[in-house]
Amino acid sequence: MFDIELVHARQILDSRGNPTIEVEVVLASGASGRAAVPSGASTGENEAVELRDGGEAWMGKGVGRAVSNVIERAAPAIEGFDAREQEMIDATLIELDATPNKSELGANAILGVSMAVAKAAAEASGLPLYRYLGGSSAKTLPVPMFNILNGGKHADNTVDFQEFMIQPWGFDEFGEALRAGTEIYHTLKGVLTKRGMSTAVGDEGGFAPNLKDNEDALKIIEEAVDKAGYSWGEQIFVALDPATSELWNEAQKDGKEGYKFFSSSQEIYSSDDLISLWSDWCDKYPIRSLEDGLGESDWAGWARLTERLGDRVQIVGDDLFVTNKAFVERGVAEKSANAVLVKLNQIGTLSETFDTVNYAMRNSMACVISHRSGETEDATIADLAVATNCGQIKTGAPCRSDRNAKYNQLLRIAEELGEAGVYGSGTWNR
Ligand code: 2PG
Ligand code: MG
Repeated sequence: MFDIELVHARQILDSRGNPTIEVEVVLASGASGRAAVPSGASTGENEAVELRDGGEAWMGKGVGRAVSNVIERAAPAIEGFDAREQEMIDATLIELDATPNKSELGANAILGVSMAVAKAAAEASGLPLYRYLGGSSAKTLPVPMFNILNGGKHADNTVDFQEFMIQPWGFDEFGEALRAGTEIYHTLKGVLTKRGMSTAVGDEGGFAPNLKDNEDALKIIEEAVDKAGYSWGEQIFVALDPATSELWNEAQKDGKEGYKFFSSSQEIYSSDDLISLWSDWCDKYPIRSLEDGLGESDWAGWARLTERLGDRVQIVGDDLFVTNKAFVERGVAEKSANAVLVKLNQIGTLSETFDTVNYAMRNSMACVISHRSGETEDATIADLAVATNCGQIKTGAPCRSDRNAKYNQLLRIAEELGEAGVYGSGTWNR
């Protein structure tokens, strides 16, 4: 009944209009699973490899090779396997690939199969995905990080930092938190319009206005929160992802060491300049989470940042850890951060993602399940967030169907869990 009978793949389009891979797995019972793989823009250098075709068609971004790798190589290797044997199936794909970064088959090809297998097994078991993956204890509805103001590589504006997010910790239910985030999002649109600013949106649905400086983003968001009738620092907190590896790379292009801001007169910031900036902002604004506050190779700086702010702010490693347990182990040993951003496609299989999350949580690191800037209607991460009970999800503004697919799935799960559901019991819900 659970035997894998067919594995098929095709190229589809993601939210940015770039090709990505979708995989379908059909079991002997007729149950099936379909999964689509997301794609990042501000990618960490140690991420597993996203295989693309190059050449002229699709601006070089076609995934024809990844599709053939699924059909011609992965499918024959796992057909006949029991779909519930997720670890064995993932291990088989990893072995078939035989590279440290999944560059042979492509992490996009492997992840598509890994997710579709789980979905098919869940369906055949008659269980929703979060229950199948998380077992009987899966019940935590995550606190969202709503990315309502975008900059950096996700937008064409003057804001250096990639994501200014709000986190509605001060609510009892997911639905209420979603309502608050959405009302603030719409109110922010009004605030920007009133100031004569653009309300065009970036890749993750957040607004991308040209601001006078980076801090202005926080002031404008505070105004929107107030105007929407929510309390800043009690119900609504701030989460930042300045994605500073990108600023580091910009400085490197000029042959310099440090972080280059486009909008600032001070040309290059050192790690300690940035740490002071974050510390100053944390004194002035209710910032509860700071992701990639330093670049991915600045390990010494991360330890200083965590020492300085780690007792009051969630210090999240995204590019630093790339959802890879080996990097998280280093982070635990060096006290580099106190939280891990979790992106399935950075590592490439469901099993390895669970290994990383379990290791992180056992070592008192919070986990935030995350989307990528290029997304699809696939909502696996919503189920994954509930399955892991990690308590937080980052999946963009409450705008654009690729983002709302995840929020809508969480609404369905919340309804299904009813009284058994818990909202926001993550590490940082104090
Ligand atoms: C990030 C992500 C998602 P990207 O930096 O956290 O918001 O962006 O997918 O472009 O890496
Ligand atoms: Mg990030």
